[in-house]
Amino acid sequence: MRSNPPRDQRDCFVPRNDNCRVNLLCNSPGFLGECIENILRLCIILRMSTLTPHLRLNPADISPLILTCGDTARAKQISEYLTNVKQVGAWREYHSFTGEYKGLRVSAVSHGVGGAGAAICFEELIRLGARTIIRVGTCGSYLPEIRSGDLLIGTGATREDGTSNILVDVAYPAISDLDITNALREAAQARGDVRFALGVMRSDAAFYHGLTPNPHNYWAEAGAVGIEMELATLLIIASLRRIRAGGIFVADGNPNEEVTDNMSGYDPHRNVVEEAKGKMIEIALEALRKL
Ligand code: R1X
Repeated sequence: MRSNPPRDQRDCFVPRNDNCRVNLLCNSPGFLGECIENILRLCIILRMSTLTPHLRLNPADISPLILTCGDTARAKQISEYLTNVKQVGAWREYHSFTGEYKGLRVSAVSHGVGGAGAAICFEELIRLGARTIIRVGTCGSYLPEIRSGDLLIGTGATREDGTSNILVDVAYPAISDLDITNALREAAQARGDVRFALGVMRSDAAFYHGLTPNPHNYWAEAGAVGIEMELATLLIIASLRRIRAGGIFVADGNPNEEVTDNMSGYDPHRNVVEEAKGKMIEIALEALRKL
């Protein structure tokens, strides 16, 4: 008959965060320790079975009100504006925080660069109960009057994001929720210390274009106000899933002026851009309070 291996030789197949707790309890002596171990394992199995595969979150981990951004560091930055805040996930490019802003429960979740990865984030957030998602991103400006450190609010997006076309025909428009757009505009206006404009963003799948020229002038002439990579993906998923979404962006360059076709001259790390990110976060959080 095969006997149980000694306690310290057993494998504990548990999520990383729970490892220490389990090892501690696994080492409790006797029958009580055995019972605790089994109950704990059951809890972990039940918890694992409800976690989403990529964000690895439970519905209880997040608020229906979400600020989302590409950069994991910006998700952390948003969390610094929250009280009672907790990091609830950190897997791949998806770092998630939940806390309170002036009494309102809010989550900040990073989605990484590009539509395909971001789509996974948005889908899982919606499955977890997200009902309002505002992207707080960076972009290139197509407007001569919107310079680095100024803001753009996206009323919609062109659909070259490379992902939303897989989800629904490109004839379907990517449009921001009207209430979110108005709330962002009001919150930006109320500050009086930011220059901003509203309009259609261009969502482009490729940051570095290869042999194909990047048609910045074409889209600027068509009236697009700025270029980024994920807004269209968000707006299309939000429409298909019947939730509301919108976006606000700090301009970190102007592709028709400072930045060349191969993106040399692009420097998103200047102080003027960093300072504006804080203002954008405050505007987005105030917008959530208005909704
Ligand atoms: O949306 C764009 C992408 O996530 C904005 O910044 C990144 C590329 O540098």
